Amino acid sequence: MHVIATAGHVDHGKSALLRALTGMEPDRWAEEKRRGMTIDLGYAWMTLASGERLAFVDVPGHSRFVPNMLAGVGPVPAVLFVVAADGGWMPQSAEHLAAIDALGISRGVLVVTRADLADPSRAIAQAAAQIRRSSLGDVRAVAVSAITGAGLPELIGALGELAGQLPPADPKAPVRIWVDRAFSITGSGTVVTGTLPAGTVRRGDELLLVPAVRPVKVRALQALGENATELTGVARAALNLRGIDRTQLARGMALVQPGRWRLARQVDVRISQVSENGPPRLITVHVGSARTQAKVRMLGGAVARLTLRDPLPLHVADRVLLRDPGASREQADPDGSRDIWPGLFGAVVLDVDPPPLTRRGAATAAAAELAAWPSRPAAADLVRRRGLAAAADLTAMGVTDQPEPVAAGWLADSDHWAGLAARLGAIVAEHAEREPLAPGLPAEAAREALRLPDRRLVLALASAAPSVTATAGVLTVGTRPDSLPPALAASVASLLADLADRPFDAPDATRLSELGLEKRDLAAAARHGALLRLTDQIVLAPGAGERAAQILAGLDQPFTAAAARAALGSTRRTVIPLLEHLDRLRLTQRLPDDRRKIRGQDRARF
Ligand SMILES: Nc1nc2c(ncn2[C@@H]2O[C@H](COP(=O)(O)OP(=O)(O)O)[C@@H](O)[C@H]2O)c(=O)[nH]1
Ligand SMILES: [Mg+2]
Repeated sequence: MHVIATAGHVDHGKSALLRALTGMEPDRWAEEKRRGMTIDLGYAWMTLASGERLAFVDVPGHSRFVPNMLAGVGPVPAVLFVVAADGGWMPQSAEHLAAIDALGISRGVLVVTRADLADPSRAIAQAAAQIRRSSLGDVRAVAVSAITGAGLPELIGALGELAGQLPPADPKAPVRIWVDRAFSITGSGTVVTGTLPAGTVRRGDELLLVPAVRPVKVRALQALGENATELTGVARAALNLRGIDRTQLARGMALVQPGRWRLARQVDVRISQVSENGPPRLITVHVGSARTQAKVRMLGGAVARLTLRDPLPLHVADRVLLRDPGASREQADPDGSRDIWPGLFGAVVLDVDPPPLTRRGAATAAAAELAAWPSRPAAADLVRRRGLAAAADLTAMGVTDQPEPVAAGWLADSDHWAGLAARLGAIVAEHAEREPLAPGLPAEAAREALRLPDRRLVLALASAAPSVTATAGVLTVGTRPDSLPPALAASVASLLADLADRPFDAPDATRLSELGLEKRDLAAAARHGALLRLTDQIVLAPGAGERAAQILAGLDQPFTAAAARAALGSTRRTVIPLLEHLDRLRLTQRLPDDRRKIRGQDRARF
């Protein structure tokens, strides 16, 4: 099944066209029949020769009933755009097209009706030129008469073609049915109808009615007047509900699949066309069949934060329509020389649970970040913004392409995660120093210190931090330096005293044996960071490499080993391994002619 909404100026023949196509009466209310005018949404359907069924939502064309029109078009993927041959392009043609464009609807057919009353070619040319500039683009145009039936076979062909072009909906998508009607039937109880754009609803399913967040049970299902045990989107659905009274239901509420949605109170959006003045501070938000008020805070560029008066079940990538309730129709531009209908804006939802903007400059930073996001934000975008996110929260935001979790149920941005791992290493090391007799830092204490929401994150972080080991809920640093034996420490101290005067002249073998320092003593001292060991027997004070590089940076570049030896007051025996050590540290670069130069960018390290 496909669902198509009508659009177009009042009295241009939308309802008559559906009557002629389907044999059904879309104007349901007595008042509509008496006044010959659609006020509320109407419904009709037909079956194509292919067996494909088309359901139509008929909308009112009068400017007074624009909210009803938006409730009809909001959840629908395609439109039947109606223009009368004898009327031509009119203000509500333009307003409806602006709404379609703002909602990003991309499929449709242009129908020029009342073709028995006037030559349709002018209206076709006029309308096609307007429609081409909208999200609908180039659409097929058909001239019909609902009275004589002329053009109807061609229109049915065009509808078949349109149905073939509509992308199939995902039967596993999370269910959200915007309620467009609610009534009670004696004997069956409460019934709601709405468009099911995607996903599957089965008899017996439990859904949540929002914004009340009240569970309801699907007692029975119907589509186009026929009973069904399950319905898969796209469909027009009538749901017989258990556990709720008709008086607790209204258009604009929604039935959603538990766990797959969150009720958003604040959303960050990108507005697709911002006029010179931008949107007003208070705006009407339309999404699906819902309508509410929102405070608008422009964050920068086209990015805005909306604070909704009533919470709405929204996903990222949802399209919403913003309407300035105060925009005067006199500003309207029926000739379409401007691109947008005054006071109508389309917006795409980027975040349904945005972090508060408390820091100075947070709004500007958020705008800069969100401006670069795609219209269908990916898990990586939302996780980067948060650093850390619960997988279930992202699912409820409508993000299913989730990367590998860092711990059960948790996703992390890799930079943020690496930063946390480093902080964990520091916290554990600091604790070990402060409390040398403690067995280590309890994981719970680390969780509190890092303000992490889940202990499992601490354990996952411990395995990401190379120096930290977690054993039985206690964290320790892997390499904990114990002090050198006192005799060795005394010898090393004497050695360092020698080096204080001539820091780049390594003590010779005689001096080393005098102090009783064997190769393995030197190795142990170097392991503890007490000495810098250039070769088995050549040692300097810790940090001698960096100090040497500082001095060598003052030489003419590149420099020879002899020049380095002179500048450092070193010896041939020491300077060669010292320079090789600097090469390894990438403080110097050795050139093919054996001269060296200090690496430019690395000087910043000093
Ligand atoms: N002659 C003629 N009249 C039509 C045609 N389509 C609609 N009408 C008439 O135009 C008027 C408005 O039609 P309606 O379907 O209510 O317009 P809507 O407001 O767009 O739904 C009604 O009086 C219809 O009978 C048509 O193709 N030919
Ligand atoms: Mg009508």
